[in-house]
Amino acid sequence: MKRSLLALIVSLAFIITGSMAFASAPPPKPPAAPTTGFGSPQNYICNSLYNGAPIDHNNCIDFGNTDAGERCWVYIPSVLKNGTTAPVVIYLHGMFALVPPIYGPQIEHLVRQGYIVIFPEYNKGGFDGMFNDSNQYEQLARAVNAVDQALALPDVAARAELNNIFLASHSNGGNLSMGWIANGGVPVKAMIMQHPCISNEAIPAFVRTLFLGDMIEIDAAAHGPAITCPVIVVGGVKDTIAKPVQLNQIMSYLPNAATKVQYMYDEDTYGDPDLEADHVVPCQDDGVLPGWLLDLMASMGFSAFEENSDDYRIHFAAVDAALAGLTRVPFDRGKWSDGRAVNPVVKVYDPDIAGVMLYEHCDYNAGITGAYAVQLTKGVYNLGGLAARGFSNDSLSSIKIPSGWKVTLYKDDNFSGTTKVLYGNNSCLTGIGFNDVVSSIKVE
Ligand SMILES: [Ca+2]
Ligand SMILES: [Ca+2]
Ligand SMILES: [Ca+2]
Ligand SMILES: [Ca+2]
Repeated sequence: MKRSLLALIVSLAFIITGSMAFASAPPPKPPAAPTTGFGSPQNYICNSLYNGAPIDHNNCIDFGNTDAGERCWVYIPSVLKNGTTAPVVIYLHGMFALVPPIYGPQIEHLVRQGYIVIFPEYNKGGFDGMFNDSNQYEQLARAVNAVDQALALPDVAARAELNNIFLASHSNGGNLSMGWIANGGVPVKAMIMQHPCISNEAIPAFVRTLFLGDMIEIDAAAHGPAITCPVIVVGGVKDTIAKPVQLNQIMSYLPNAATKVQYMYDEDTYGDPDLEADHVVPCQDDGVLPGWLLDLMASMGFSAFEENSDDYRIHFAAVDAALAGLTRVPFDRGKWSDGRAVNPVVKVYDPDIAGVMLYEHCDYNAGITGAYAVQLTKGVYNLGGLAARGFSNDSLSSIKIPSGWKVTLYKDDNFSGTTKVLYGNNSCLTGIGFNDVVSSIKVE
Protein backbone atom coordinates (compact mmCIF):
# COMPACT_ATOMS: atom_id res chain seq x y z
CA MET A 1 0.00 0.00 0.00
CA LYS A 2 2.69 2.40 1.05
CA ARG A 3 4.72 1.36 -1.93
CA SER A 4 1.93 1.98 -4.43
CA LEU A 5 1.18 5.34 -2.83
CA LEU A 6 4.82 6.27 -3.22
CA ALA A 7 4.73 5.11 -6.81
CA LEU A 8 1.62 7.21 -7.40
CA ILE A 9 3.25 10.30 -5.91
CA VAL A 10 6.40 9.75 -7.92
CA SER A 11 4.41 9.27 -11.14
CA LEU A 12 2.34 12.36 -10.40
CA ALA A 13 5.50 14.31 -9.75
CA PHE A 14 6.86 13.16 -13.09
CA ILE A 15 3.67 14.09 -14.87
CA ILE A 16 3.53 17.53 -13.24
CA THR A 17 7.18 18.40 -13.69
CA GLY A 18 7.06 16.87 -17.14
CA SER A 19 4.10 18.97 -18.19
CA MET A 20 5.69 22.02 -16.56
CA ALA A 21 8.82 21.39 -18.54
CA PHE A 22 6.69 20.98 -21.65
CA ALA A 23 4.79 24.20 -20.96
CA SER A 24 7.92 26.19 -20.32
CA ALA A 25 9.96 24.81 -23.22
CA PRO A 26 10.44 27.68 -25.64
CA PRO A 27 9.12 27.04 -29.14
CA PRO A 28 11.78 26.39 -31.77
CA LYS A 29 13.25 29.45 -33.42
CA PRO A 30 13.48 29.99 -37.17
CA PRO A 31 16.76 29.34 -38.95
CA ALA A 32 19.41 32.01 -39.12
CA ALA A 33 20.37 33.56 -42.42
CA PRO A 34 22.74 31.23 -44.30
CA THR A 35 26.46 31.64 -43.80
CA THR A 36 27.43 30.02 -47.10
CA GLY A 37 25.84 29.67 -50.51
CA PHE A 38 23.26 31.79 -52.26
CA GLY A 39 21.70 34.45 -50.04
CA SER A 40 24.68 34.42 -47.68
CA PRO A 41 27.46 36.94 -47.04
CA GLN A 42 29.99 34.48 -48.49
CA ASN A 43 30.79 36.69 -51.46
CA TYR A 44 30.76 40.06 -49.73
CA ILE A 45 33.70 42.10 -50.98
CA CYS A 46 32.93 45.62 -49.85
CA ASN A 47 31.24 47.62 -47.17
CA SER A 48 30.95 51.07 -48.69
CA LEU A 49 29.93 53.00 -51.76
CA TYR A 50 32.32 54.26 -54.44
CA ASN A 51 32.43 57.69 -52.81
CA GLY A 52 33.66 56.15 -49.55
CA ALA A 53 30.34 56.62 -47.76
CA PRO A 54 28.50 53.79 -45.95
CA ILE A 55 25.98 51.83 -48.07
CA ASP A 56 22.97 53.97 -47.42
CA HIS A 57 20.10 55.46 -49.39
CA ASN A 58 21.24 58.96 -48.44
CA ASN A 59 24.78 58.41 -49.67
CA CYS A 60 24.15 56.96 -53.12
CA ILE A 61 23.52 58.74 -56.42
CA ASP A 62 20.01 60.12 -56.35
CA PHE A 63 18.44 62.15 -59.16
CA GLY A 64 15.03 63.12 -60.52
CA ASN A 65 11.84 64.66 -59.23
CA THR A 66 10.07 62.70 -56.49
CA ASP A 67 6.59 64.09 -57.03
CA ALA A 68 6.79 63.29 -60.74
CA GLY A 69 7.82 59.69 -60.05
CA GLU A 70 11.11 60.25 -61.88
CA ARG A 71 13.46 59.85 -58.97
CA CYS A 72 16.12 57.16 -59.14
CA TRP A 73 18.66 55.80 -56.66
CA VAL A 74 21.93 54.32 -57.92
CA TYR A 75 24.33 52.35 -55.72
CA ILE A 76 27.90 51.94 -56.95
CA PRO A 77 30.00 49.76 -54.63
CA SER A 78 33.53 50.74 -53.59
CA VAL A 79 34.79 47.35 -54.78
CA LEU A 80 33.33 46.17 -58.08
CA LYS A 81 32.37 42.53 -58.69
CA ASN A 82 34.73 42.12 -61.63
CA GLY A 83 37.52 44.50 -60.64
CA THR A 84 37.02 47.58 -62.79
CA THR A 85 33.45 46.76 -63.87
CA ALA A 86 30.34 45.18 -62.39
CA PRO A 87 27.02 43.64 -63.46
CA VAL A 88 23.95 45.75 -62.78
CA VAL A 89 20.79 44.80 -60.92
CA ILE A 90 17.69 46.88 -61.65
CA TYR A 91 15.11 46.53 -58.87
CA LEU A 92 11.45 47.29 -59.61
CA HIS A 93 9.61 47.67 -56.33
CA GLY A 94 6.01 46.86 -55.42
CA MET A 95 3.19 49.34 -55.84
CA PHE A 96 3.71 52.43 -53.67
CA ALA A 97 6.69 50.71 -51.99
CA LEU A 98 8.61 53.44 -53.70
CA VAL A 99 11.49 54.13 -51.35
CA PRO A 100 14.55 51.90 -51.25
CA PRO A 101 14.63 51.35 -47.46
CA ILE A 102 11.66 48.98 -47.86
CA TYR A 103 14.10 46.74 -49.74
CA GLY A 104 17.15 48.09 -47.92
CA PRO A 105 18.77 44.83 -46.80
CA GLN A 106 18.25 43.28 -50.26
CA ILE A 107 19.96 46.26 -51.91
CA GLU A 108 22.78 46.15 -49.37
CA HIS A 109 23.21 42.40 -49.94
CA LEU A 110 23.77 43.06 -53.66
CA VAL A 111 26.02 46.08 -53.22
CA ARG A 112 28.22 44.26 -50.72
CA GLN A 113 28.81 41.61 -53.39
CA GLY A 114 30.08 44.32 -55.74
CA TYR A 115 26.98 44.73 -57.93
CA ILE A 116 25.69 48.09 -59.11
CA VAL A 117 22.03 48.54 -58.11
CA ILE A 118 19.54 50.88 -59.80
CA PHE A 119 16.24 51.52 -58.01
CA PRO A 120 13.81 53.68 -60.01
CA GLU A 121 11.02 55.28 -58.00
CA TYR A 122 8.51 55.05 -60.91
CA ASN A 123 5.47 55.74 -58.68
CA LYS A 124 4.65 59.40 -58.18
CA GLY A 125 5.29 60.67 -54.69
CA GLY A 126 2.89 62.31 -52.26
CA PHE A 127 -0.89 62.28 -52.33
CA ASP A 128 -1.04 62.84 -56.07
CA GLY A 129 0.90 59.66 -56.55
CA MET A 130 -1.21 57.77 -54.09
CA PHE A 131 -4.52 58.69 -55.67
CA ASN A 132 -3.66 59.53 -59.30
CA ASP A 133 -0.96 57.15 -60.42
CA SER A 134 -2.96 54.29 -61.83
CA ASN A 135 -1.51 53.91 -65.33
CA GLN A 136 1.10 51.14 -65.26
CA TYR A 137 2.30 52.11 -68.75
CA GLU A 138 3.23 55.55 -67.43
CA GLN A 139 4.93 53.91 -64.46
CA LEU A 140 6.86 51.62 -66.78
CA ALA A 141 7.91 54.49 -69.04
CA ARG A 142 9.24 56.36 -66.01
CA ALA A 143 11.15 53.28 -64.84
CA VAL A 144 12.62 52.66 -68.32
CA ASN A 145 13.63 56.29 -68.69
CA ALA A 146 15.14 56.56 -65.20
CA VAL A 147 17.24 53.42 -65.75
CA ASP A 148 18.46 54.72 -69.13
CA GLN A 149 19.46 57.98 -67.46
CA ALA A 150 21.18 56.14 -64.64
CA LEU A 151 23.21 53.98 -67.04
CA ALA A 152 24.30 57.10 -68.93
CA LEU A 153 25.70 58.84 -65.86
CA PRO A 154 29.51 59.05 -66.30
CA ASP A 155 30.23 57.35 -62.96
CA VAL A 156 27.91 54.49 -63.90
CA ALA A 157 28.83 54.25 -67.60
CA ALA A 158 32.50 53.88 -66.64
CA ARG A 159 31.75 50.84 -64.46
CA ALA A 160 28.51 49.15 -65.54
CA GLU A 161 28.61 46.01 -67.69
CA LEU A 162 25.87 46.82 -70.19
CA ASN A 163 25.67 43.23 -71.44
CA ASN A 164 25.30 41.99 -67.89
CA ILE A 165 22.15 43.62 -66.54
CA PHE A 166 19.58 41.74 -64.43
CA LEU A 167 16.01 42.72 -63.64
CA ALA A 168 14.70 41.82 -60.19
CA SER A 169 11.25 42.83 -59.01
CA HIS A 170 8.54 42.52 -56.42
CA SER A 171 4.76 42.55 -56.91
CA ASN A 172 3.69 45.36 -59.28
CA GLY A 173 7.32 45.50 -60.39
CA GLY A 174 6.78 42.00 -61.76
CA ASN A 175 4.07 43.22 -64.10
CA LEU A 176 6.31 46.08 -65.21
CA SER A 177 8.96 43.41 -65.88
CA MET A 178 6.50 41.58 -68.15
CA GLY A 179 6.26 44.77 -70.22
CA TRP A 180 9.93 45.78 -69.86
CA ILE A 181 11.37 44.51 -73.15
CA ALA A 182 8.34 45.29 -75.33
CA ASN A 183 8.27 48.86 -74.03
CA GLY A 184 11.86 49.86 -74.59
CA GLY A 185 13.56 48.71 -71.38
CA VAL A 186 17.28 48.05 -71.55
CA PRO A 187 17.99 44.39 -72.51
CA VAL A 188 18.53 42.15 -69.49
CA LYS A 189 20.28 38.84 -69.00
CA ALA A 190 17.68 37.34 -66.66
CA MET A 191 14.54 38.31 -64.78
CA ILE A 192 13.82 37.34 -61.20
CA MET A 193 10.26 38.02 -60.07
CA GLN A 194 9.45 37.97 -56.35
CA HIS A 195 5.68 37.54 -55.81
CA PRO A 196 4.88 39.14 -59.19
CA CYS A 197 1.42 40.67 -59.37
CA ILE A 198 0.12 40.70 -62.95
CA SER A 199 -3.48 41.54 -62.09
CA ASN A 200 -4.82 43.81 -59.41
CA GLU A 201 -8.11 41.93 -59.20
CA ALA A 202 -7.01 40.30 -55.98
CA ILE A 203 -6.27 43.57 -54.19
CA PRO A 204 -8.95 44.21 -51.54
CA ALA A 205 -11.96 46.10 -52.90
CA PHE A 206 -11.61 49.08 -50.57
CA VAL A 207 -8.02 49.61 -51.65
CA ARG A 208 -8.98 49.41 -55.30
CA THR A 209 -11.79 51.88 -54.83
CA LEU A 210 -9.58 54.30 -52.98
CA PHE A 211 -6.44 54.11 -55.10
CA LEU A 212 -6.83 52.03 -58.22
CA GLY A 213 -10.31 52.68 -59.57
CA ASP A 214 -9.13 53.38 -63.09
CA MET A 215 -6.04 51.20 -63.09
CA ILE A 216 -4.54 50.61 -66.52
CA GLU A 217 -2.56 47.41 -66.25
CA ILE A 218 0.40 46.22 -68.27
CA ASP A 219 -0.86 43.58 -70.69
CA ALA A 220 1.43 40.76 -69.57
CA ALA A 221 0.03 38.31 -72.13
CA ALA A 222 0.68 40.72 -75.01
CA HIS A 223 4.19 41.74 -73.97
CA GLY A 224 5.50 38.49 -72.48
CA PRO A 225 6.50 37.01 -75.87
CA ALA A 226 9.12 39.78 -76.26
CA ILE A 227 11.01 38.31 -73.29
CA THR A 228 13.72 35.92 -74.46
CA CYS A 229 15.97 35.74 -71.39
CA PRO A 230 15.67 33.19 -68.55
CA VAL A 231 12.94 33.97 -66.01
CA ILE A 232 12.73 32.81 -62.39
CA VAL A 233 9.40 33.33 -60.61
CA VAL A 234 9.09 32.84 -56.84
CA GLY A 235 5.87 33.23 -54.88
CA GLY A 236 4.13 32.44 -51.62
CA VAL A 237 1.25 30.00 -51.23
CA LYS A 238 -0.53 32.35 -48.80
CA ASP A 239 -0.13 35.41 -51.02
CA THR A 240 -3.59 36.88 -51.54
CA ILE A 241 -2.38 39.65 -53.91
CA ALA A 242 -0.07 37.76 -56.27
CA LYS A 243 -2.04 34.52 -56.13
CA PRO A 244 -0.53 31.19 -57.18
CA VAL A 245 -2.70 31.18 -60.32
CA GLN A 246 -1.18 34.50 -61.44
CA LEU A 247 2.31 33.09 -61.13
CA ASN A 248 1.24 30.05 -63.08
CA GLN A 249 -0.26 32.29 -65.79
CA ILE A 250 3.09 34.05 -66.16
CA MET A 251 4.59 30.75 -67.32
CA SER A 252 2.10 30.69 -70.21
CA TYR A 253 2.89 34.32 -71.07
CA LEU A 254 6.57 33.55 -71.72
CA PRO A 255 6.58 31.38 -74.87
CA ASN A 256 9.98 32.70 -76.00
CA ALA A 257 11.88 32.83 -72.72
CA ALA A 258 15.15 30.90 -72.93
CA THR A 259 14.04 29.08 -69.79
CA LYS A 260 11.39 29.70 -67.16
CA VAL A 261 10.61 28.22 -63.79
CA GLN A 262 8.04 28.79 -61.06
CA TYR A 263 8.77 28.18 -57.39
CA MET A 264 6.35 28.37 -54.46
CA TYR A 265 6.85 28.23 -50.72
CA ASP A 266 4.25 27.86 -47.99
CA GLU A 267 4.12 29.30 -44.51
CA ASP A 268 5.62 27.21 -41.73
CA THR A 269 4.11 27.89 -38.31
CA TYR A 270 5.96 25.14 -36.44
CA GLY A 271 8.09 27.45 -34.31
CA ASP A 272 7.97 31.06 -33.24
CA PRO A 273 7.97 33.45 -34.90
CA ASP A 274 6.26 31.79 -37.86
CA LEU A 275 7.73 31.87 -41.32
CA GLU A 276 5.09 33.51 -43.50
CA ALA A 277 4.27 33.07 -47.18
CA ASP A 278 2.32 36.28 -47.79
CA HIS A 279 2.73 39.10 -50.27
CA VAL A 280 5.25 41.23 -48.41
CA VAL A 281 7.80 38.57 -47.46
CA PRO A 282 10.38 40.03 -49.92
CA CYS A 283 10.22 43.38 -48.12
CA GLN A 284 12.25 44.28 -45.06
CA ASP A 285 11.49 47.60 -43.54
CA ASP A 286 14.72 49.45 -42.91
CA GLY A 287 13.15 51.80 -40.40
CA VAL A 288 11.32 54.08 -42.84
CA LEU A 289 7.74 52.94 -42.22
CA PRO A 290 5.88 54.16 -39.12
CA GLY A 291 4.95 51.59 -36.50
CA TRP A 292 1.20 52.17 -36.87
CA LEU A 293 1.38 51.29 -40.56
CA LEU A 294 3.27 48.09 -39.82
CA ASP A 295 0.71 47.21 -37.15
CA LEU A 296 -2.09 47.87 -39.64
CA MET A 297 -0.41 45.69 -42.25
CA ALA A 298 0.07 42.93 -39.68
CA SER A 299 -3.59 43.14 -38.67
CA MET A 300 -4.54 42.73 -42.34
CA GLY A 301 -2.66 39.46 -42.41
CA PHE A 302 0.61 40.65 -43.92
CA SER A 303 3.89 39.78 -42.28
CA ALA A 304 4.58 43.48 -41.80
CA PHE A 305 7.80 43.69 -43.76
CA GLU A 306 9.69 41.66 -41.20
CA GLU A 307 13.19 40.48 -41.85
CA ASN A 308 13.76 36.76 -41.42
CA SER A 309 15.69 33.86 -42.84
CA ASP A 310 13.36 33.59 -45.85
CA ASP A 311 14.51 36.97 -47.15
CA TYR A 312 18.01 35.56 -47.45
CA ARG A 313 17.27 31.91 -48.13
CA ILE A 314 14.51 32.47 -50.70
CA HIS A 315 14.54 35.92 -52.23
CA PHE A 316 18.19 36.97 -52.04
CA ALA A 317 19.17 33.42 -52.98
CA ALA A 318 17.11 33.49 -56.19
CA VAL A 319 18.73 36.75 -57.32
CA ASP A 320 22.20 35.48 -56.36
CA ALA A 321 21.64 32.28 -58.33
CA ALA A 322 20.57 34.22 -61.43
CA LEU A 323 23.61 36.50 -61.09
CA ALA A 324 25.76 33.36 -60.94
CA GLY A 325 24.30 32.26 -64.27
CA LEU A 326 21.92 29.61 -62.95
CA THR A 327 18.37 29.27 -64.24
CA ARG A 328 17.26 26.92 -61.44
CA VAL A 329 17.77 27.77 -57.77
CA PRO A 330 19.09 25.26 -55.20
CA PHE A 331 16.99 26.60 -52.31
CA ASP A 332 17.82 25.71 -48.72
CA ARG A 333 15.16 27.07 -46.38
CA GLY A 334 17.10 25.90 -43.34
CA LYS A 335 16.09 24.21 -40.08
CA TRP A 336 14.18 25.24 -36.98
CA SER A 337 16.37 25.43 -33.86
CA ASP A 338 15.35 21.88 -32.84
CA GLY A 339 16.63 20.50 -36.12
CA ARG A 340 13.34 20.08 -37.98
CA ALA A 341 13.60 21.21 -41.61
CA VAL A 342 11.46 24.15 -42.68
CA ASN A 343 8.88 23.34 -45.38
CA PRO A 344 10.95 23.39 -48.55
CA VAL A 345 10.56 25.74 -51.49
CA VAL A 346 8.81 23.67 -54.17
CA LYS A 347 9.40 23.84 -57.90
CA VAL A 348 5.86 23.78 -59.23
CA TYR A 349 6.47 24.43 -62.92
CA ASP A 350 9.49 23.57 -64.99
CA PRO A 351 8.98 22.81 -68.69
CA ASP A 352 12.28 20.92 -68.77
CA ILE A 353 11.06 18.07 -66.56
CA ALA A 354 8.45 15.36 -67.12
CA GLY A 355 5.10 15.85 -65.45
CA VAL A 356 1.36 15.65 -65.77
CA MET A 357 -0.15 18.90 -67.05
CA LEU A 358 -3.57 20.07 -65.87
CA TYR A 359 -5.48 22.59 -67.97
CA GLU A 360 -8.39 24.77 -67.00
CA HIS A 361 -10.01 24.49 -70.44
CA CYS A 362 -10.53 21.81 -73.05
CA ASP A 363 -7.93 21.27 -75.80
CA TYR A 364 -5.09 22.08 -73.40
CA ASN A 365 -6.08 25.76 -73.21
CA ALA A 366 -5.49 26.17 -76.96
CA GLY A 367 -5.98 29.79 -77.94
CA ILE A 368 -6.54 30.85 -74.35
CA THR A 369 -4.07 32.78 -72.22
CA GLY A 370 -4.57 33.58 -68.58
CA ALA A 371 -5.77 30.11 -67.65
CA TYR A 372 -3.80 27.83 -65.40
CA ALA A 373 -1.56 25.10 -66.81
CA VAL A 374 -0.46 23.31 -63.67
CA GLN A 375 2.35 20.76 -63.64
CA LEU A 376 2.37 17.77 -61.28
CA THR A 377 5.20 15.36 -60.67
CA LYS A 378 4.48 11.96 -59.10
CA GLY A 379 2.72 12.35 -55.76
CA VAL A 380 -0.61 12.95 -54.07
CA TYR A 381 -2.35 16.30 -54.24
CA ASN A 382 -5.37 17.26 -52.19
CA LEU A 383 -7.16 20.50 -53.00
CA GLY A 384 -4.80 22.53 -50.82
CA GLY A 385 -1.79 21.10 -52.60
CA LEU A 386 -3.36 21.78 -56.00
CA ALA A 387 -4.43 25.31 -55.09
CA ALA A 388 -0.88 26.14 -54.02
CA ARG A 389 0.11 25.45 -57.62
CA GLY A 390 -2.52 27.72 -59.14
CA PHE A 391 -5.24 25.09 -59.68
CA SER A 392 -8.79 26.05 -58.86
CA ASN A 393 -11.46 23.67 -57.63
CA ASP A 394 -13.95 22.06 -60.03
CA SER A 395 -12.38 23.54 -63.14
CA LEU A 396 -10.11 20.88 -64.68
CA SER A 397 -11.05 20.29 -68.32
CA SER A 398 -8.11 18.63 -70.05
CA ILE A 399 -4.97 16.78 -69.05
CA LYS A 400 -1.69 15.58 -70.54
CA ILE A 401 -0.08 12.48 -69.04
CA PRO A 402 3.42 11.17 -69.86
CA SER A 403 3.40 7.63 -71.21
CA GLY A 404 3.61 4.98 -68.51
CA TRP A 405 2.13 7.28 -65.85
CA LYS A 406 -1.18 6.70 -64.06
CA VAL A 407 -3.47 9.49 -62.87
CA THR A 408 -6.45 9.08 -60.56
CA LEU A 409 -8.90 11.98 -60.56
CA TYR A 410 -11.18 12.36 -57.53
CA LYS A 411 -14.42 14.31 -57.56
CA ASP A 412 -13.99 15.36 -53.93
CA ASP A 413 -11.14 16.64 -51.80
CA ASN A 414 -8.79 14.30 -49.96
CA PHE A 415 -9.11 11.46 -52.46
CA SER A 416 -12.79 10.75 -51.97
CA GLY A 417 -15.88 10.67 -54.14
CA THR A 418 -16.21 9.29 -57.66
CA THR A 419 -12.95 8.54 -59.43
CA LYS A 420 -11.60 8.25 -62.97
CA VAL A 421 -8.31 6.58 -63.79
CA LEU A 422 -6.38 7.84 -66.84
CA TYR A 423 -3.21 6.59 -68.54
CA GLY A 424 -2.96 9.08 -71.38
CA ASN A 425 -3.93 12.52 -72.62
CA ASN A 426 -7.56 13.62 -72.52
CA SER A 427 -8.37 16.76 -74.48
CA CYS A 428 -11.79 17.33 -72.91
CA LEU A 429 -13.05 15.64 -69.78
CA THR A 430 -16.68 16.21 -70.81
CA GLY A 431 -16.20 13.03 -72.88
CA ILE A 432 -15.95 10.95 -69.73
CA GLY A 433 -18.43 13.00 -67.74
CA PHE A 434 -15.73 14.45 -65.50
CA ASN A 435 -15.45 18.07 -66.63
CA ASP A 436 -15.13 20.77 -63.94
CA VAL A 437 -15.48 18.40 -60.99
CA VAL A 438 -11.98 17.33 -59.94
CA SER A 439 -10.91 18.26 -56.39
CA SER A 440 -7.96 15.96 -55.67
CA ILE A 441 -5.49 13.93 -57.73
CA LYS A 442 -3.02 11.06 -57.37
CA VAL A 443 -0.14 10.81 -59.86
CA GLU A 444 1.77 7.50 -60.07
CA1 LIG B 1 4.18 29.19 -34.58
CA1 LIG C 1 10.88 40.02 -45.31
CA1 LIG D 1 -12.81 24.08 -67.01
CA1 LIG E 1 -15.22 18.48 -56.80
